[in-house]
Amino acid sequence: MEDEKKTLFSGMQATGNLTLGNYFGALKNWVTLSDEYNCFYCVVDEHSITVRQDPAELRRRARALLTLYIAAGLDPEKNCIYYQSHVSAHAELAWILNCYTYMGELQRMTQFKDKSSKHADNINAGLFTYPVLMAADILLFQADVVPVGIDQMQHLELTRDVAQRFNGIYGDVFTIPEAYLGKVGAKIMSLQDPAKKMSKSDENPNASIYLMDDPDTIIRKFKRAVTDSDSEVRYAPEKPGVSNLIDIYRAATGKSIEEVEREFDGKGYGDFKLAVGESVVSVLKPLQDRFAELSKDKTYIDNIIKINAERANYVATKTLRKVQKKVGFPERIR
Ligand code: ATP
Ligand code: LTN
Repeated sequence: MEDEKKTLFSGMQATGNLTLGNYFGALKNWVTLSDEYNCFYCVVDEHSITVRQDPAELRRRARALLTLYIAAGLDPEKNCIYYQSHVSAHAELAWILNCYTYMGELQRMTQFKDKSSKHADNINAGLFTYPVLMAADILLFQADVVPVGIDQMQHLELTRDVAQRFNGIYGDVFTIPEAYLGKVGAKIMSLQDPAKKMSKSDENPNASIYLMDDPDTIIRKFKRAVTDSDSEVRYAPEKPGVSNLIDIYRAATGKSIEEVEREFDGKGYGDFKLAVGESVVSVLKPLQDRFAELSKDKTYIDNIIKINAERANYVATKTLRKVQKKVGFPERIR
């Protein structure tokens, strides 16, 4: 029964081109978990404008991202796939939660520190309160579980703290969410600098595999990936480049570390890198084909956008009304 399932919420920003990190760290787990939970998958376009966007480009990317969720294997009839900006309760709850979040908490967020140093000319208040909007996203749907990559753990902790604070004052209003981290791929590193996470905002295109890269580009980027001066395919802290490639290979094939080490015992990095590249191509090719096919069907996608926005609005408004009542806003007269 749908109603007996626990609830899952997650989202991605419609900024930049999605990378293999986004896929293995988030999207792939979303698909794995989608049967087990009652799921809401949001395109968080309101989060995107915390950095300056070109309007036409943002609209195009948001639609592409929503289509990609479906292409990756999320059934839009079973999972609620929608745009954040179509559900006004997100912004309304975020305002209320702003009043229950401390400046000191937000000042500690590493994503804020990173992004404000990258966009020093536009350190806006939205960038600062970004995690509060994220908390509102999750809490509106009373989510039990939130699958994200490791970089989002700090935001999830803040969400839990704010929810507990609110519940402490007003009673059990919000479900306290748990993060879900996949076993493999929760932090895919840059191919050019294994000390940094693979990021869609990296200025070096060779550092990331984009989900829409063609097979030749993928193979070429893996060939150029930074490794080390010996030639042993071994998972170890002193071999971060090779370990990252092993992680990618494991995530793409389901093999264990031991199996991978055995498979490439006595072989050089050349063979290994080629195999990693090919395994990634075989994961991404079907996704790309399905994306191209879905993108042609405007009516189908439009219909999903419309129906799911209504579903999301219904659920979100229920929580919002409860919260508004708790904090003391006047009742609506019907
Ligand atoms: P940016 O690098 O531009 O800040 P991003 O690549 O982190 O963006 P988001 O939209 O912020 O993209 O993240 C979407 C999801 O992908 C989040 O759950 C995040 O934790 C996950 N994710 C992002 N990068 C990685 C990575 N390198 N490894 C694993 N998961 C990742
Ligand atoms: N902050 C996240 C995106 C995001 C999100 C969410 C993830 C916004 N709202 C709610 C999970 C749940 C990011 O930058 N990856």
